[in-house]
Formats: sequence, structure tokens, C-alpha cells
Amino acid sequence: MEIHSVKPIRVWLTPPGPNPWKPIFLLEELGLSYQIQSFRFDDVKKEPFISINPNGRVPAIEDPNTGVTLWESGAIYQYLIEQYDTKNRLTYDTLSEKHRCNQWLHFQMSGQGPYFGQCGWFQHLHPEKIPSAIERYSNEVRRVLGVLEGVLAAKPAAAQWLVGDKMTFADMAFVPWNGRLNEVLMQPWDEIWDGLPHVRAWHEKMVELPSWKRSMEKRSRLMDEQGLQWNGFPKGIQSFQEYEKVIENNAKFAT
Ligand SMILES: N[C@@H](CCC(=O)N[C@@H](CS)C(=O)NCC(=O)O)C(=O)O
Repeated sequence: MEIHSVKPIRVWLTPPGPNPWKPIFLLEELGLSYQIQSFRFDDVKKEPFISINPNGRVPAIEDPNTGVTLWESGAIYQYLIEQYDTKNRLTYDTLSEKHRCNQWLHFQMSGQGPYFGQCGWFQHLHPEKIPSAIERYSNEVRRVLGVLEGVLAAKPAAAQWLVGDKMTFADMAFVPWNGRLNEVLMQPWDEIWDGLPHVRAWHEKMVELPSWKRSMEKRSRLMDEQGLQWNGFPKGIQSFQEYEKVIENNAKFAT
């Protein structure tokens, strides 16, 4: 692991969602020094964060080494790789490979993130249950996973990575959302991986990395600090139904 003597990069995040753990995973894997600015999800559209990211979504970074402030996790990935992966450990400098890493990052940002996010929303958080919306987004999640399965299966056994024969930032970008598939699809893991043996092996290789484990330990600690369980429920709440009741009661109390 390369250790860079740089001033800590500040990462603004709210712990529950998957997106903030994308840059943390990369920062850990690159061995970069960083400092987490953790805050509550309810404050994502308020000051001081809204001045950092006018779109009010996490993550965002501030790099005191360069003066760069960035939001959108894909842009943050490209920045960290270009600026700090100087030996191309997690990327390539050859024309085709370099652009194919970017292609997969764009697919993750436009195909995986939004569809998985919308699927989770209609499964759990939307006030009405709309079966056609749940079906559409579940099918899209399955379709995205199917694309990944086909591509990984076609690679030689020793090189089952999206680009070339090593893990790149493009592979890493998929981990946080894939790690939430059981919540997104509301299915047990064995059913989720059914028909996706190559995606499963690829995902499981990455979640075994010390950099991912350290990221998830940090998440647990920060969730705990905010009184939240691993799935985002406040401590003591067992189900979505129970959580919905608490939200309803709090709303009554507030009016
Ligand atoms: N495309 C953005 C998505 C970021 C995003 O949606 N983050 C969620 C947390 S995982 C968020 O901040 N949501 C706030 C909201 O929905 O108001 C990225 O990749 O950075």
C-alpha cells in the first residue's frame, strides 16, 4: 500500500447510505490520510453542508493539499485516482483500458446507483406500495447485475475484473450498492446471487479486502454515534412498519 504524506482529505458524509462509503473505500485502498465530517441525514439539505454541495447529497470532499472541493462520487473517484494513484495501481494509463475504467464508472453512476436507489425507495420508503414501480426497478436491478455477470463470465478465470487483469477503481465503485442488495431487493443473499456466480465471486473478493472492512468498521462506529443500527433504523426499532409508526408519531408531535 502506498502511503502519501499529505494533509488529511476531509470527507463529508452521513453514515447510513451506500454512496459515502465509495470514496472511503478508495481512500483506504490508496492509503491516503482523511478525516470524516459525519453529520445527520436530516441535515443534508442545510448549512453548512449545502454550501459545500448545493445539491445536498453526500459524499463531498475538500482536499487541503490542492484546494479542490468536489461532490458526486464518480467525480471524486476520478480526482483521487488522477491525483494520488500515481503508480496506476488501481487504474491503467493505456488508452483503451483507461477509458473503459471510466466507462464502467459512468455505468455504475447512471445504471447501478440510481436504479438500486429507486428500487430501495419504492420497496421501503415510498408512502404507497406501487407494485408496478417495484417491479420495474427490481427488473432494472436484475438487468444491471446481468450485464455485469455476462462481462465477468467472459473473462479468463484469473482475470475476472471489469477491465484488464486487476482490480481497478471501476470494480470498487460497485461494492457499496451491491452490498445493500438484500435491502434493495428484499431477498436473502442466496436468492440474490442465484444465476450470478461471477458477480458473487467478484463482490465477495472485494468485501474481503482490509480496506473495505476498515470502511465498514468506521460506518458501524459512526452509525452507533448517531443511535442507528446497521440498516439505518434507530436503535430499538425492529421493522419498517415500526419505524413508519415512529415517523408518523413524531410528525404529529411536531405539528
Ligand atoms: N450521484 C450522487 C448520489 C449521492 C446520493 O444520493 N447520496 C445520498 C446518500 S447515500 C444522499 O445524500 N441523499 C440525500 C437526499 O436524498 O436528500 C453520488 O454518487 O455522489
